[in-house]
Amino acid sequence: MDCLFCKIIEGQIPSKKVFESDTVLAFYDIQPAAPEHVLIIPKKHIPTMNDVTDEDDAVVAEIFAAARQIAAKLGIAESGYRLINNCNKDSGQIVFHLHFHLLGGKKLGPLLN
Ligand code: IU
Repeated sequence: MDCLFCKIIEGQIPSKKVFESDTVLAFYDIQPAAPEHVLIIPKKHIPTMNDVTDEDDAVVAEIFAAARQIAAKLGIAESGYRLINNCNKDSGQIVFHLHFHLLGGKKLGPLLN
C-alpha cells in the first residue's frame, strides 16, 4: 500500500519515535508547528476520521491514552497542549492515514481558521 505512515510503521521510512505499542505509534512531525509536535497514529490503516468504526473503539482509546502519556513525558501535561485531527481536504489533511497532531511547548494561538 502506498501510504507514507504505513511505511513509517513498517520501518521503511525512518522516524523519531516517541511512543509505540502493539496498536499505536507516535513520532515527531518533520515540519513542527510548535516546539513539541508529535503525530499519533493507529498501526491499522484507517484513511480518515470518517472511516473509524465501532470496531476501532479500543485503538481510539489507546490513541487518547498515548496522548496523555506523551504529554506527560514531554513535560507539557500541566502547561497544556492541543490534540488535532484533520479530516479530508477542507481541513488540510495531506496524509490519508488517521493521525492526531499533539502540539504544545508554547502558548498556542486561537483556533479560528
Ligand atoms: P495533515 O493533518 O495530514 O495535514 O498532517 C500531515 C502531517 O504529516 C504534516 O504536519 C506533515 O508535516 C507531516 N509529515 C511528516 O511528519 N512526515 C512526512 O514525511 C510527511 C508529512 I510527507
